Amino acid sequence: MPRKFFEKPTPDQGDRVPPGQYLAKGFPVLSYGETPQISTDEWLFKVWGLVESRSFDWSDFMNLPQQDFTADFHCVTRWSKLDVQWTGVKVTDFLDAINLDPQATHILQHCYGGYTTNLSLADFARPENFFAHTLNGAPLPPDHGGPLRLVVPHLYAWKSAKWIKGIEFLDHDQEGFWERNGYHMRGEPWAEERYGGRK
Ligand SMILES: Nc1nc2c(c(=O)[nH]1)N[C@H]1C(S)=C(S)[C@@H](COP(=O)(O)O)O[C@H]1N2
Ligand SMILES: [Mo]
Repeated sequence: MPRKFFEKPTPDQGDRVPPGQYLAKGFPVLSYGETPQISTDEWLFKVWGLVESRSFDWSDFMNLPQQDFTADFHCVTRWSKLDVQWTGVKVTDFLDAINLDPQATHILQHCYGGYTTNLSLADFARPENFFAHTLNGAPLPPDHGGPLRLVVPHLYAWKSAKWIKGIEFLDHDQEGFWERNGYHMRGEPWAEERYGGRK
């Protein structure tokens, strides 16, 4: 690995870097395709499927409880970044604001630009997950997923949709973009669930 892009973990960081991962310098951008440019005025977020359908405009979302978060970030292409600082809305607070159908077991995240990725409801509803609109105290830059992205720290970062515009609630697991292309349905970095689709 070229030293320019990676650094060695300090002893206290070592046990936070999953197997096969390296610490990135800076915060790399990893996007498939163009970065959509969405203003908060036109931004709209919808929930549908096994849930009472509802849309949130930007002010609806900003009226949900807001919090600061510190989270580690692991990309399946082998870079990790520890202690990223974000501000946004806890997934559990968001779930309190919608009416889920008890049949829902999985979600598919839908994004401006067409990207999709799946999660089980259990992986989505974890207390450490959040929607982020602020990175290091500044509005989340479009390249990193602004106006709003999901962050799911316990899974590889392809499960953390940038430019998220909606969530579909399902009673089964459905592949998203990378899952259809051979990536793992769950993507847990400590188990190196990199590839494997439905395996
Ligand atoms: N909409 C969308 N979300 C996405 C991606 C993408 O291409 N499109 N890439 C994923 C991948 S593979 C990673 S590693 C992270 C990268 O986030 P970053 O660019 O902020 O580092 O976003 C994830 N979310
Ligand atoms: Mo990634």
